[in-house]
Parts: sequence; structure tokens; C-alpha cells
Amino acid sequence: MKVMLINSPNPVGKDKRNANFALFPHMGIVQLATRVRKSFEGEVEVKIVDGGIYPLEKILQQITEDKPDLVGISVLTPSYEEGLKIALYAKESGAKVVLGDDHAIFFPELILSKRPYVDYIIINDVGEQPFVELIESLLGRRTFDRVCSLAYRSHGTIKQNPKKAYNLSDLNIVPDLDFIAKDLNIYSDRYYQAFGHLHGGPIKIVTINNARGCENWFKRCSYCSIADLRINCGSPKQFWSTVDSYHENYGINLFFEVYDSFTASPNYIKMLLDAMPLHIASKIENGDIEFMVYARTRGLLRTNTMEYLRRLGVRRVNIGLDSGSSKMLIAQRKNHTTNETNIEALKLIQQNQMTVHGSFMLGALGESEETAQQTLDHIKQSLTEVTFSSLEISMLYPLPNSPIWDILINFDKPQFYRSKAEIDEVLATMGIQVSEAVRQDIALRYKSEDSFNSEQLRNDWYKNYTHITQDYVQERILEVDRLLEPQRVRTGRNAG
Ligand code: B12
Ligand code: SF4
Repeated sequence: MKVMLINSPNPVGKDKRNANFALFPHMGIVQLATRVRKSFEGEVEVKIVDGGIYPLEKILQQITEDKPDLVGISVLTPSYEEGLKIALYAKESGAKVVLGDDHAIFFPELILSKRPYVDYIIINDVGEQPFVELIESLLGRRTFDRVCSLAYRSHGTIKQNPKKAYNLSDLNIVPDLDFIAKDLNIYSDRYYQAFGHLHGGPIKIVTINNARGCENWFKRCSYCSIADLRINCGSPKQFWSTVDSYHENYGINLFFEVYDSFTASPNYIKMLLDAMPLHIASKIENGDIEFMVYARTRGLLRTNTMEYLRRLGVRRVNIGLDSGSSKMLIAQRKNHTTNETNIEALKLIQQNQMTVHGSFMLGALGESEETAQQTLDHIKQSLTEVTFSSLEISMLYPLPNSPIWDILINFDKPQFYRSKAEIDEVLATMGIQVSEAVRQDIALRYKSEDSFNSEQLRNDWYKNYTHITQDYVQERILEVDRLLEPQRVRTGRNAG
């Protein structure tokens, strides 16, 4: 059996790319490929194509040449449309098609009912075991009703098998970089062009993922669309053996650990330090191995955290600083984060010789010109406190599975608020009034859809749930871009 795993491209213009856009490989599909090869050695052949670096035409051409039996496509909300084009082409070329990753996880019913060319969906963000079980079914060794986390069609109905919560400590494997060996330099060269000046010498990069989740899981930031925020840590020993083998065999010297928030579990950080092999410690000491992580500023302020991160070799921290207005930080459900805690953390980061990738958002619930100005002032102050590798201000893009999605579309059956009444209270606190007719009209527009017009979604949000216009936001963003240009701070736009 031939399997092709594809990361769907995200064909946005330069003005809509985030600062790290396509600089890193998609490790999720490399993990899946590694697991499939381990489970079906010699029986199943797997290939990977990353739409981050290859355009749609190249991906389709690869399908024509390879004629895979099963095509697995990783789709996020912004890359879903392109994913569908690949799915249709693969189906017409005779392959079975399975979708995975966030967007597919959020809309299995709708996708299967509207897209006859999609055969299966894996509704689990730890996809390895379900994917292996699906292949077993396709090889005739398991019935479809026994494939964990599978959505599929059976006798004219759509079925969803129960989901399981897998622990990374039980099944995380070391993704085999041989699957993307020919592409590794493409990412590293792109990274070097963007950020080489922040590092001493040549840089070879990769993402790794030994833990997932966030300390703000019970509240979740208003724009956070992550499928599962439960804290799920893999083995520290395996973390280091991955780092060691990638460094030795592929010369990787910058590791982007994509744990949703590295500060989520202080215990895990301590365990990593305790398990760190001496030879790695000395490589870190000499600057031969560096790490980049996501973190929350309140987590960074916890006693010893910065010292531990420095000893672990963390040189760059990605932080959602979000706003310079306390009111907007509350609107964004940042959970006790304030502009003061943000500045305090930035100072600490500077003292520890790390750089920051900071992201801000103009367009939270109830955002006004006054709060936007506070954010701009905060950015100017932040620039004097720390070295930014990149700083991006984004427009809010409502993503499914987020509290914003509840406010805009799912208010009758919210996931992250107790009830519609609670949402109404939040709207009143932020001075937002939207008539019931308008709310229902917006909800109707998207409720039964698996694919959305992002411009329209944004218009609906800004027009009804903020006190600013998108034109105003664009002007303010350009103003910051102009401020950053001479400082060699990279800019970008995120979705969220
Ligand atoms: C690291 C990261 C990035 C990095 C690296 C991206 C890359 N090339 O991998 C950067 C910063 C570049 C980035 C960019 C973007 N990201 Co991003 N990113 C993440 C983050 C924090 C971790 C992803 C990760 O690597 N996880 C570890 C790997 C091992 O797991 P995984 O990818 O989830 O894969 C597993 C499962 O999902 C599943 N699976 C995945 N694919 C498939 C396919 C099949 C067939 C099957 C069966 C299973 C399956 O099995 C895998 C193994 O367990 C997530 C948050 C999260 N926790 O998901 C956001 C997240 C995925 N990103 C998000 C977004 C929106 C983007 C951007 C569109 C932003 C932008 N404006 O450009 C771009 C697009 C990237 C792209 N694919 O083209 C959103 C997606 C939300 C949504 N509704 O779809 C998330 C959830 C963050 C959020 N805002 O809440 N991202
Ligand atoms: S956006 Fe980041 S900090 Fe906020 S809940 Fe999601 S993972 Fe946690």
C-alpha cells in the first residue's frame, strides 16, 4: 500500500503571513509517517509533501506520479479550501482520502455530508494510533467500527467512533527526519534569511513536540482554537534522545519545541533539566544547541523558571502579549496577565539574553481606538525593554473551537461559556450591543458550513463586536511596521 501525507498549503499573500510562515517542517505528518513505517515495515510505503514549501500544482503532480492508495491531508481552517482541492484530485486519481488536524477535527459531520470525495476523518489531535488502525482496516485486518476516533460513512449514515485521550508518555515516537531529509535545508535557509542575524553561525532547524497543552486550559484565550489543551507530557529521556540524534545525524542546532505553552508544567521543566545528558549540557553552554519555545508571561515570572529555561538552552520565546490595555487582556481571557506582568517578563527575558517573538491583536471584543492606542504605546515601551526577533500585530480572525466562535456563532450552545446568558453579560461589560436578529443572521450564515469566507467572517466580527474599523486597524499596523523596519524586527500577521 502507498500512503501520501500532505500538509495542505496556505496560499496567502505576503501581507497575511505570520513571521514564522513556512520556516519549519510540519512535524505532525512526519510523526504519522514514522509510526506507519514502524507498524507496517515493508508493507506500506509512506511519502510526505509539505504544502508549506511546495505549491498546490506540485502536490497534485506528485499524486499523479506516485498514484498513492491512501492520501492523508492535514487541514487547518485557513488551509482547508486548498485541502479540499487536493482531496478531490486524489479521489479522482483513485485514492482513498482521509483528513486530519484541527479543521477536520472540528467539523467531521459537516465535511463528510458535504464532501463525497473525503472518505474518512481522524478526530483526534494525537493521530498516530487511529491512523494506524485505519490502515489496518484498509488492509482488511480490522473493522471500521473498531478504529478509534474515526468518522466515516456506513450504509448511508455518518458514524463517529469514540475518541481516546492518548498519553504522549506512552506513545510519542522520535519522528524520522529521513522522510524530509531533502527538504531540511529549504526550511533552514528560509529561517536563516529571516533570523540568521540573531544567531552566531549557520542554523539548522526543526520543530519537535514532546508535550502539549497550556496552563490556561480551563479558561482558554478568546482566540485560541487548539483542539485539546490538556497538559500531556512525553518522556524527558525521549526528549533528549530526539535532540541528541537530530543534532548528531542531521546537524540540527535550533529546536522549536511546539508545546503550546512550555511554562504549563513546572514539574516537566524540572524533569527535563534533571534528565539532560552532560554532553548536551555542554553543547548548550557553548551555544551549539538552542531552543525556541512558546510561553505565557505569568509562567515566566514563576520562581526559577527563567533560570531553568536558560540552562535548558532556550534562546527565543514566543509570547502572545496581545494588548497594552488591561481591559482588552480581560476581554481576551488572558487570565491574570496584565501589561505590567508582560513588561516584567520582557525585562527578565532580556536579562537572560533571550529574544522574543511577540504577537499582538487589534480587534478583541469591545476594542476601541483608545485601547488600540494603549497597545501601540505598550509596543513602543516593550521595544525598549527587550530584543524582538519578530513582532506581529494581527487582525482578529474568528477561528472555530474558540470562545470568539461561541460569541459570534455558537452562542445558543457555547463550548467555553456556561450559557448564552453568560455571553450576554460579557457583551454588556464590554459595551457591545448587537440585536438578536443580527446575531441570528450571522450564526445562520456559518452554522451549517464547513468552509468560510474569512473576509466576511472578519467583517461580521469587527462591525458588530468591536468599536473600531478594519481600515483603522490596517493603518495602525502599518504605523508599527514603519517603526520596526529600521530596527530589523521581522513583522507578520497571524490568524487567530
Ligand atoms: C507550531 C505551530 C505553528 C508553526 C509551525 C507550523 C508547521 N509547519 O508545523 C507556525 C508558527 C509556522 C505555524 C503557522 C500557522 N499556524 Co500554527 N500552530 C502551531 C501549534 C502551536 C503546534 C502544531 C504542532 O506542530 N503540533 C505538534 C504536531 C506533532 O502535532 P499536529 O501538527 O497537531 O499533528 C497531529 C494531529 O493533529 C494529527 N494530524 C495532523 N495532520 C494529520 C493528517 C492526517 C491525515 C491525520 C490522520 C492526522 C493528522 O496527528 C498528528 C500527530 O499526532 C498549533 C497548536 C496546536 N496545538 O495544534 C498551532 C495551530 C495549529 N496553528 C494555527 C494556525 C491558524 C496557523 C496559521 C494558519 C497561522 C497563519 N496566519 O499563518 C499558520 C499555517 C501553518 C500551515 N500549516 O501552513 C491554528 C489552527 C487553528 C485551526 N482552526 O485550524 C493552531 C491550532 C493555533 C491556534 N490559533 O489556535 N503554526
Ligand atoms: S492561546 Fe496560547 S496561552 Fe492562550 S489558551 Fe491557547 S495555548 Fe494557552
